[in-house]
Amino acid sequence: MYMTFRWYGPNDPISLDYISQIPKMKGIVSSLHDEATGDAWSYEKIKMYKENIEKSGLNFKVIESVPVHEDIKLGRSSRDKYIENYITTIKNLAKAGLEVITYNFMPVFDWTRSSLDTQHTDGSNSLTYKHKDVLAMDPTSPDLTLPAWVKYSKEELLSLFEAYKNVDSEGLWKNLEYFLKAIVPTAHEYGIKLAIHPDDPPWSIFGLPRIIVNKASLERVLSIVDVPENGLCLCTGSLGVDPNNDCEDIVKTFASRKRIHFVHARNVSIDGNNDFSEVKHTNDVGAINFVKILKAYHDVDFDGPIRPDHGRMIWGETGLAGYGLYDRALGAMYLQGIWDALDSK
Ligand code: DNO
Repeated sequence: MYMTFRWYGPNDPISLDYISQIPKMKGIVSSLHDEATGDAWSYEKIKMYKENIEKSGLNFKVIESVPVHEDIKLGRSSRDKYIENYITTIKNLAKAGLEVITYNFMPVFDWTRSSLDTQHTDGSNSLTYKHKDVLAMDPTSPDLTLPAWVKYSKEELLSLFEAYKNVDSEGLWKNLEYFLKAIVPTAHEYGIKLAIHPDDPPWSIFGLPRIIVNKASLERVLSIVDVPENGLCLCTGSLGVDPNNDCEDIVKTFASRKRIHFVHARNVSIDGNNDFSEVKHTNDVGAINFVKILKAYHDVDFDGPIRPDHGRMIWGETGLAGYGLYDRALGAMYLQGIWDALDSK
């Protein structure tokens, strides 16, 4: 395994230098954040971005994410144009030396929380999810704004909600199947690994379908096109909030088959009634035991990228919710320490 850190580009308040000072940090995970969803990324732009990152001494092999245009998820006739662009992007990323592309297939919203800064008694704060609060939210209401939702205007949101009335879970699966059958052959040919991120949280919200929610759905994604490049971004924090998901078993199953191309390491406490809170990475709290999870990776000689996922805000830090420096750096050290101990056995 090698350690990576997510960086949001030149506007990220955390500099590449700071990240490279974290012991044993090897790589950056990032994206061309100024590209409009659906556009093809040019080789020159990718190359420049990569060279700039690599000046810090860190490698840049993992893209998170190349977002999937809503027309693809909706199965609209315009999807073919966006799929063509996606294929061009895959080729250009491969040509520039990138190895892994992370993406998700969640309708409209990516990760969703009811609060981005729940205060804890020790003075830290973190992202939390209260199911009742989310049920009470109307994402199309002009009064509601949450940072993860800024992608669409209220008008666009209304029309997307209207369009998704015709797409149920099976419809979304069909559209994912169409997408993967179109893009995976290129990924296979160019040797670039696709890593689908599970839905976060792994259940339907706002009446929109969510399908990448458990072991069976991960199995189904892989079977759509059964080649090594069609793989997973295994996020324990997303899957682990559902007590029915046994993350250790999921890791054992897919890591041994070499289909996990990227690891997101986040710990969560399950608070009942579908509520959950994001917590420190250590195994004295939360539902995820990284000693056991990392052992499952170590047992099969996992050599791919891992990153500490969302951290709390500690020591008075402010910044991008979930993406501060301090707690993620502590997480990286904890994970690396476990790995080194496993290595030395
Ligand atoms: C949350 C992240 C996700 C992830 C996308 C992948 O912090 O794990 O936003 O990047 O779902 O496409």
